[in-house]
Amino acid sequence: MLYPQRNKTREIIELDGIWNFKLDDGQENRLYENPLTDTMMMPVPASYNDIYDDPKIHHHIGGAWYERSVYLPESWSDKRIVLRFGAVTHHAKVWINGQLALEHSGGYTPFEADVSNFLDKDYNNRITVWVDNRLDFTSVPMGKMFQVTEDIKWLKYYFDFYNYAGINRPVVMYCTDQLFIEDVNITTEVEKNNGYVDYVIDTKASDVRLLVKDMEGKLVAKGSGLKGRLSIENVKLWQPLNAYLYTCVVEVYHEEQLIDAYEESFGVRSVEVLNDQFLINGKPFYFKGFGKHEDSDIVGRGYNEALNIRDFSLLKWIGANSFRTSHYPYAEEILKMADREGIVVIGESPAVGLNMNLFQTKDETFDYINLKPIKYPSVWEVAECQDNHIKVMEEMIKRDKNHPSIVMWCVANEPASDDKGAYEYFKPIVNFTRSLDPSRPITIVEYNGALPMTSEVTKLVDVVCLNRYYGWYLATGKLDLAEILLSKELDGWYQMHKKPIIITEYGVDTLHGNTDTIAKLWTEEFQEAYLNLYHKVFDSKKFLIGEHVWNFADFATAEGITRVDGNKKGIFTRNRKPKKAAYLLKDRWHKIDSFYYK
Ligand code: BDP
Repeated sequence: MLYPQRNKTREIIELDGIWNFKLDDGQENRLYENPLTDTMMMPVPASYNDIYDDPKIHHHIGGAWYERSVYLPESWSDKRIVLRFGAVTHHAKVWINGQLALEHSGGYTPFEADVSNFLDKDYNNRITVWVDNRLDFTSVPMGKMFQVTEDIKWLKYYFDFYNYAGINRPVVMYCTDQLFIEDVNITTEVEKNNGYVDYVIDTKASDVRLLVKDMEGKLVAKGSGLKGRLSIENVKLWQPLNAYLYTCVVEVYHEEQLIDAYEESFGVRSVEVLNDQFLINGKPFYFKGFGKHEDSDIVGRGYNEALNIRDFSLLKWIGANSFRTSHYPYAEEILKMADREGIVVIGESPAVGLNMNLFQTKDETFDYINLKPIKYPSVWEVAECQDNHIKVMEEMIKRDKNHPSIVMWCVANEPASDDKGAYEYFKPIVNFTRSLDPSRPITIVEYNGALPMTSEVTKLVDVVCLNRYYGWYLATGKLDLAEILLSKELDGWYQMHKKPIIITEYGVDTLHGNTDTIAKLWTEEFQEAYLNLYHKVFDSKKFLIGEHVWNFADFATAEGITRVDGNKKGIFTRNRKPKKAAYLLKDRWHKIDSFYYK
């Protein structure tokens, strides 16, 4: 799906700003029929949870209503008009002037539709959005409603970040001609000094012309037709931390008249997993960076431009070259920044927490009313989300395929890969992902409990990605033991599977300012000691090709007895102040080149 663009032929109306808002009364009533009454102000984009001092809004489970209106300019009268949401978490229904125009499930990918027929050109059109934050066993990610009595209910979700909801990303209306460019697909190949650009244009138009321009705006290649191959002589490659972007200008003509145009930027680079190396442009790459979150004060998971640019600045400051979009596809704008800044990205789907056992609490394993224990089933016996998982892989790849920064797809984070049924669940999803994008390697991130001989999914992936917490969740505080366990386990994975390994999470909860002469749990000194130990082990393994610390910054989670105002494993605090360990990483990573470290 193309990102909205303003150019010679396309116009945009931004619909961000203050919308009317109210919580659903639980009846899921027909509030879209008339203008909403008794509303409050709500910023868009933003999560609604932390804007007001009202626990009802913060903890809300269920539907909520948003509303605003829009006038269309005269010039749009014979145009195709599209309404597009960057992301609404998790389900959305959209009415225009009381008529259902759009519906979508999946909280981290965009959706749009031609709404021309719903709009009144002479009228202030009313847009009403119903947002639902509930999850179940069919959704990605999964969740479950627990209803003990009529009034006592809660939403259990099997992931460690706050279930922020609302219109979290920008909303726009844009217009195109009736004959328009639906999609632009670009893949590249490199051979000696030449770059090859293979393109496929989706459009009903027949006269399609392409121009490729370099960063100075100089024409470097020209083509026509719906698909083809262009070559760029003396090509400048997109390199980690040294990005170079070309622009592909696609134009559609009718009787020699320009009727639609779209400019897609792309980089020329190659990616390949060979033996125990991850090659970018033919050279062995070493991942240094973080698992992140889209998370900040007040706006929650809402798109936050200033914060995102600040994060890229900190990534550069600390010497990182990559991050993973844990645990959902991030805003398109963030990927554009990564393309431009040369930051390498592992693009992750929202399939987090297909591993309910990691999150069960006493409440869910004991039926207090009937006084009996509840047996917790294996996730593969209850999950009904395989179709939606495939759908979200498709949405993510269709949205993100042209970003040179994305070098690998991550199909899921920490599933119960060692439970019977994991292979059957993942095989069709991995096959589908490969068929849709054969150009990028695939991974599934393994949880603490999965071992080289018990994981059923390692044979499906190109790179083994492990989240490891020896010294924290296991062998708590015993770093000498942690060193032995980590080292032995890494060797085990490599010996058995002969695939390169990235540690996609390692980290400890650390309270900023909590310091001691003895490196005790939760102190800044313990975070440093833990990282030093892991780095010592990493440096002794040639097949270990990357280190992503968990997490870039402290972030909000559901309340719990192991979480003090959120997860504190950040190297930066939630408002981006460095903990001591930031300097340790800065020192280490600036000495590690992106290429040929191993
Ligand atoms: C891992 C999860 C991550 C959590 C982290 C932790 O992948 O989402 O936040 O552990 O416990 O299991 O800090």
